[in-house]
Amino acid sequence: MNPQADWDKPVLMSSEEEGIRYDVVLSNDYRMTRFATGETELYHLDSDPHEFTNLAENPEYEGVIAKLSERLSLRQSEPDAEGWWEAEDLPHQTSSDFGQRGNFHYPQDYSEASQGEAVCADLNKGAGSYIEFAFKIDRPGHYNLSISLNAEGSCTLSTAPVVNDAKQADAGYPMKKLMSIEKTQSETFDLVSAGVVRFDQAGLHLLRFSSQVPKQQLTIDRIPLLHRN
Ligand SMILES: [Ca+2]
Repeated sequence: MNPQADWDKPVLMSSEEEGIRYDVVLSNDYRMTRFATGETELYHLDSDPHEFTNLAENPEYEGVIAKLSERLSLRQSEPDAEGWWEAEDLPHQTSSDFGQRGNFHYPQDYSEASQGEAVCADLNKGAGSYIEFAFKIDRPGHYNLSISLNAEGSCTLSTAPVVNDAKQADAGYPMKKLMSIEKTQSETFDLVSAGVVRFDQAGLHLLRFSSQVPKQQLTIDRIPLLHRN
């Protein structure tokens, strides 16, 4: 009799470290960690108990990752038929959790928001304090990008493909600047256009809003990202 037979089902643990949410899925053979930004780590427990070799980039393990991913609570959401993503459905994080540098975020109900909900980010340290969202694009190309948001102060919008690199969470990590967003005028949400943006590759990307003022609340309702045919 296999003593581990009743432990066949992978287990899920969720946690947060320095403001970054992550899931750990543990099966008999593997430990997989998925961060809210999309980074994945996969280790084979028997042959690599000290977890030196991250197998997540190895195409041979795509099947294992797909299987373990069924257990994740951090699901990658999909846009609606017209290419609109709800901010509250996208994985997101602030540059550091509350208590360390003062930046934090939370979902909030708004009757004026799409689906009645938006993501509030209280950014408290000026440039370098940010909230970012991870989204997946299916094909490279040119996209029309807009954001429905409320900004109390100016911020910078930038993007980068998600890479398996912890440094990507740093404020100094190189990203492509898309636009400056000024303080919005409306009491609720303004639709701000970043124009046409080119994404060179398919896959997960970050959209980062960095505050340019020492303190502001940024509220993001949804993000339309429409492929130009
Ligand atoms: Ca919304």
